[in-house]
Amino acid sequence: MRLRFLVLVVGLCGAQFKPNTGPGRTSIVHLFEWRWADVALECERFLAPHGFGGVQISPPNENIIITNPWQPWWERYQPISYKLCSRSGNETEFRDMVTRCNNVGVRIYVDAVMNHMCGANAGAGTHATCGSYFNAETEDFPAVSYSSLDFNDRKCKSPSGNIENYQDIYQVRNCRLVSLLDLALERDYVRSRIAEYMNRLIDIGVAGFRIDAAKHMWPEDVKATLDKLHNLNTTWFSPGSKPFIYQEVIDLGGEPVTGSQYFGNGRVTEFKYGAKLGTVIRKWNGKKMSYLKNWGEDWDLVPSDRALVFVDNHDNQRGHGAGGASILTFWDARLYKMAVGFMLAHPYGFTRVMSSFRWPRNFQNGTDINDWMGPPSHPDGSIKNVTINSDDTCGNDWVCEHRWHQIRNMVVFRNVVDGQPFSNWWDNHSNQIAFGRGNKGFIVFNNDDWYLNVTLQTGLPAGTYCDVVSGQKKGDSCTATEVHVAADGMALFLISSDREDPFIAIHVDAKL
Ligand SMILES: *[C@@H]1O[C@H](CO)[C@@H](O)[C@H](O)[C@H]1NC(C)=O
Ligand SMILES: *[C@@H]1O[C@H](CO)[C@@H](O)[C@H](O)[C@H]1NC(C)=O
Ligand SMILES: *[C@@H]1O[C@H](CO)[C@@H](O)[C@H](O)[C@H]1NC(C)=O
Ligand SMILES: *[C@@H]1O[C@H](CO)[C@@H](O)[C@H](O)[C@H]1NC(C)=O
Ligand SMILES: *[C@@H]1O[C@H](CO)[C@@H](O)[C@H](O)[C@H]1NC(C)=O
Ligand SMILES: CC(=O)N[C@H]1CO[C@H](CO)[C@@H](O)[C@@H]1O
Repeated sequence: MRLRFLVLVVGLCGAQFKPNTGPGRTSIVHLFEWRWADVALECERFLAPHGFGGVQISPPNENIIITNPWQPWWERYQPISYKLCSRSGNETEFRDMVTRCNNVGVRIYVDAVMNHMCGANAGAGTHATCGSYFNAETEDFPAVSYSSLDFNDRKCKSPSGNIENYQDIYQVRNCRLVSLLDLALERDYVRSRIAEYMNRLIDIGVAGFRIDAAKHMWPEDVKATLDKLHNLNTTWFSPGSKPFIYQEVIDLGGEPVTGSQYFGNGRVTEFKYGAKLGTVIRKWNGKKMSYLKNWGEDWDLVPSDRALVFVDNHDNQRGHGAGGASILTFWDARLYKMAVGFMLAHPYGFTRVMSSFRWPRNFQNGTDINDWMGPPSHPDGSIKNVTINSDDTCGNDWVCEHRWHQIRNMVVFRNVVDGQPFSNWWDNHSNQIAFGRGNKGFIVFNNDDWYLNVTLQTGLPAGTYCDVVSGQKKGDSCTATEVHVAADGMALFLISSDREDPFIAIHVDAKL
């Protein structure tokens, strides 16, 4: 009886956990601050042919324009209205992007900012990306429209009106996050305005949403808003498909707000993942890669089918948000590639790859004073195009981690091994580890300071395979290390510790 009830419940609301990616596509990429025109091109020229499932885009709605400091990336997390114009493009360009990406089987996921509007000290005026008037002092946002009735001020009990104490669940959810005007999501009026915005995006063809600052909203208020959402557009999705939902809940433990409180709405962003994996791969506090044998729920992570996972995100790669110094980023490229490789090979969670822009880091007393800097832009504030170099890397200070061949090829690895069990684990009680995914793929890491020379059971059919980390299969040949798997599945692996990328990955689609 109890079991039947459970099955029924899962059947009713299970869809929000499903990413709605096309068949055989198992990862998405966050193209942070990209223009819609460039996202559309990237779907067609790169993401579709390389097996990416979708793109998380920066918030598409109207936001405040901040001039001190000059157009920081975080201004996009300060809504003024739900009109579709932002630094990334206007509504025409947005529709064009969604259509073109969907037409090549790549989905669009919108970063939805529904907890708040702009900062309380933003003044009044039309300094917003669509030029809409607003008055932060009187809490008027006529372009939505919201008035002071629609904000939480009366409910917040902290002296300053801001969140002061993260141990107080009422403050975390009823007060202002860093002075951002906190919407009263208990009001049906507010829920309806937000749902209208999200439904407009769904009708255009988006596949789901990252819910920004979900931790700062009551889960039942988020649920009541999501309950108003349409099913996905049947031009691209099967009838009855619900938007994929993943909620930004920063839960590193030790606070009353937890990720599991939000499972009723969809997945949650698992911030412990990158924080703990970074600590292991950096070998901090005596941590070793051999400890990763039971990686997953045993590490106090949320259940795999409730997790959206990533090595770094746009916040914690610059010291904002959660995770601290252990977070690996493109600035530590060698270790970063190992971490992303591990994430994409391991069955836990739904995976998101980060794609960043470079900024002039400047550490003063341990703090990066340039952590606010927005995307590469022209003097008039317009975002620079993503240019593509002849070697497939990006120009104009776009880092394009997702195009690094090691990461690109591991995205394919994950697609190839999808559904296969975690198998054939090996470790040397130190930082040399290996594991397979059934009979489809196998990966070996050497994060020790000495040579790896070992014969391992791969679980793969006999044959010669091309390592997709040091190169790849091109036609009938391999541009890099070859691995010979014997009839019994055994193969010899040699990885010197000073190799640029001290790991090897092989899969059945890279068999010669
Ligand atoms: C940038 O992209 C736009 C299309 O969005 C194009 O019209 C323009 O020519 C490009 N600019 C440069 C410098 O490539
Ligand atoms: C949207 O932006 C494009 C490119 O800048 C421009 O050509 C077009 O006129 C804009 N459309 C609207 C409705 O503003
Ligand atoms: C779904 O998308 C198609 C193609 O853009 C569009 O014509 C149609 O109106 C959309 N459906 C809804 C319900 O908006
Ligand atoms: C760094 O710390 C020193 C000593 O505490 C202080 O004098 C200086 O102003 C600080 N610099 C910055 C940029 O915060
Ligand atoms: C690997 O180890 C075997 C013995 O176990 C040895 O014969 C061989 O020379 C080693 N290979 C390398 C490249 O060190
Ligand atoms: C503790 C340790 O280092 N164990 C082994 C790690 O792996 C190499 C072979 O790759 C062995 O030689 C070490 O003894």
